[in-house]
Amino acid sequence: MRVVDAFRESFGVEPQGVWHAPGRVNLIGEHTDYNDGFVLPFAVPWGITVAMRPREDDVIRLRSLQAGEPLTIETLDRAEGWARYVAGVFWVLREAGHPVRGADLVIDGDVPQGAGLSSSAALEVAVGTALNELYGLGLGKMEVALAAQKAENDFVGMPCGIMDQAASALAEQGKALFMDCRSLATRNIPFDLAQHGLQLLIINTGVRHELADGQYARRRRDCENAAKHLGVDALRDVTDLAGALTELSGDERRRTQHVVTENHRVEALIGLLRAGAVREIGALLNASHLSLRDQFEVSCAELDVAVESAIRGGARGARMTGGGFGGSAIALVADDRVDSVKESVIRAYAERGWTAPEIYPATPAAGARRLD
Ligand code: GAF
Repeated sequence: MRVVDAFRESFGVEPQGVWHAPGRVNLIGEHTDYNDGFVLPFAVPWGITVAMRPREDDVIRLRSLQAGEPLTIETLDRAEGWARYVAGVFWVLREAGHPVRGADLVIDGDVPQGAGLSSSAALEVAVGTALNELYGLGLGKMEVALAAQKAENDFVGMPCGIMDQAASALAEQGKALFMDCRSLATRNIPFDLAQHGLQLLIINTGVRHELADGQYARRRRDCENAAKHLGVDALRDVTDLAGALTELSGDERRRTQHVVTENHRVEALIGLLRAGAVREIGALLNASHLSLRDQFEVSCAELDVAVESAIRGGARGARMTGGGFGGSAIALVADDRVDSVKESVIRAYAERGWTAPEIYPATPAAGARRLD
């Protein structure tokens, strides 16, 4: 493994172990996690691999095969850029009183650039899983995911929900991960597309619009304000949508409409999966996209064109996936329509003078695990 070779070369000893944590795509349930709602992501076959060896002091020596010079972190607060995702996990575990000291580590990642497939969550979960084992912390997978989320919230400063870290930690091969983000109950649901003659294509727009983080925090605030207005703990608790909409206006009204209907779409999609009607889930994907575009307002021209041209090319359904403002769309496509969907999307991008998106199938991969 090249991460082991690089470790040996950098530190002159063998790593004590090698761990991998995957990125994710979200099938449905977007911007519902921080509203105590439902999500249905699955892990992708790409992620972060980390080779690690604990140290007897508190120093972290860090090398990434994708990013320039090796780094030495003596004070966690001083970590910068991507190294903050690593330092954040050490910080959370130490703050929680775990006996975590320093470590030498080498990181190797193969999550496609700009795809919005949660390489940051994969990095946090890979480091958390490694530290959990190396220091014998005895944490369960969900506890590792929660520590990773806390690192991102309180150390990196991105107010994300739990979906990405949970998917990376708990996913199983061939299955999607249904999660109730209030109770944190999870269920791995078989999601075998090949058996139904289907593929799930990722259409990587390669763009990430600025303001994405600021807009994310604003959406979260809109939802919290709407819940406050309605006198509920979270938008998850809205049962009478029509009644709620008469009480709200503007952004809060639109955000509520999205979150409440999106939770229902997750449940409906699970119902179809249980019935073995995978080919029928497309309409829910389409409805989710329209709601994210018009009510939650987190799409962008590149995502809309990807979704519309995929459907024109014969996709059974398509939607943006993840936080929005760039990243990837997903399209559910019958095997015999894959070429025409790809052609349609590539043509639509060319007509606008945009760089062709990368398009590749994703199958549900396993969650975080030790490789060596
Ligand atoms: C980002 C966040 F990190 C997730 O927690 C989730 O809110 C998602 O956007 C939107 O569904 O990936």
